[in-house]
Amino acid sequence: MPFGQLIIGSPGAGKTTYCAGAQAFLHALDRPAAVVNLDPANERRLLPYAPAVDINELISVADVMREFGLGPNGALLYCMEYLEANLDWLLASLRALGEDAYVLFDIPGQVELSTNHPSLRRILEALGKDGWRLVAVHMADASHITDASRYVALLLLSLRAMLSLELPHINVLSKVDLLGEAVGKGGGGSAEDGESEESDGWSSAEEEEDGERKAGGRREGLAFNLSYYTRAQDLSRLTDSLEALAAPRRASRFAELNARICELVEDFGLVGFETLAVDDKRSMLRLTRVIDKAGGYVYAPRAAGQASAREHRGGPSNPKDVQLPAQDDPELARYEAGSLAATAGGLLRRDGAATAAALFGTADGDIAGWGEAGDVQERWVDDRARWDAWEAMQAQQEREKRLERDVYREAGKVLQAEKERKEQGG
Ligand SMILES: Nc1nc2c(ncn2[C@@H]2O[C@H](COP(=O)(O)OP(=O)(O)OP(=O)(O)O)[C@@H](O)[C@H]2O)c(=O)[nH]1
Ligand SMILES: [Mg+2]
Repeated sequence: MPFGQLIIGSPGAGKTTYCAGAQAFLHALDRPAAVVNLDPANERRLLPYAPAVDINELISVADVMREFGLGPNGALLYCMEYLEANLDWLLASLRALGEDAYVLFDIPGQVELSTNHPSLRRILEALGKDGWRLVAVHMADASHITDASRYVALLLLSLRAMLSLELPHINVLSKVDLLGEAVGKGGGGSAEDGESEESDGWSSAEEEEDGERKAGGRREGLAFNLSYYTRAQDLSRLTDSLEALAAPRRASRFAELNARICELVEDFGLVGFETLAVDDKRSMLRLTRVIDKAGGYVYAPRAAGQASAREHRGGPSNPKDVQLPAQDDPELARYEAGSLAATAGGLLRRDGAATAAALFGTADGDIAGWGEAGDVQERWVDDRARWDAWEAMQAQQEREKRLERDVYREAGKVLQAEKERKEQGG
């Protein structure tokens, strides 16, 4: 049974980067993963992954623009309609990936594709009929939460996409590693500026009971803790920020509109967010786990007779024998910042499905206490500089240890060779 993730979201939200990162990450966990490029505006030579299927082989935005004199957005919509009209090509290309394929679909950034335009929906229906089990992963730049009105707009967009696509759906605040910078630039915190620490939203007893973490009592930073934005509940607390943002003449009507949107979003009770920093293994592991659960991948039966890469290599097939990737795992080490493209291109594509062991490696176990919004806020917003310094120190120590080990090993070889030489001589 083929499974996949449909990576949607606004332009520049990080979809393509995530596809490359997720493929490298899943391979490092010994799971199958192919990327299918359905964005006809993506130039193949610039892609950070090697696509298993590429819409550019069928049609590209550049060709349509040239041929019909359309602008980039019109050309893109034409391409999606053309893809819909040529579904057989897509289905045949996907079937060739095998019954146990796991695919990351890189989707164009035009949000109307996932909210209004019918082509993507109809393509998804056809994939569903062909046996594909998909999860929609909606990427949104985390900087949206630094401004209350952008956050409300994001809530509405997320809800709209969820209702339109009708797939298991995970909303993701991407690039959380940049959130500290976005906040530092003055994007956030403005609503609380000038208020006393006692009177602002951080320090209420209610939040203490909620188990929410405080941002160290700091006035600068996000207006609310990150967990407030990821849960997307109790949205009426945004009202003050929204009123403060509107021009005085329109303040009440603007606030009213936003209040209604917030009510609507809360009534549906569907919207919530995960967070993602694509170069952070723990972040990727947590998101993978959430997506696996949403799509039921962990329960998927394997096609008879197909063995995974791990089994071919004689690795463990029992979930209990599987360890989460260690810090010094050479495959995961290649997945460090800056090496995504190299990793995606360098790893071989593997045939066959993930073993139960590889699956449970992501489905269960502790991610070193990591993953709740509080941890993410501490790592990337409140204490980023100290965490960066600590991680750099850890990496340095690790390098030194490795070097020491290498030196000892080489010295051992020299001594051994010397000994053998003497023995032969004697
Ligand atoms: N710091 C940081 N940068 C990221 C992350 N994810 C993506 N980026 C950067 O964000 C920019 C846009 O990323 P893309 O992956 O091209 O975004 P996209 O959603 O595919 O964009 P379109 O295809 O144009 O809609 C690139 O410069 C990426 O390097 C992340 O987790 N952290
Ligand atoms: Mg892209």
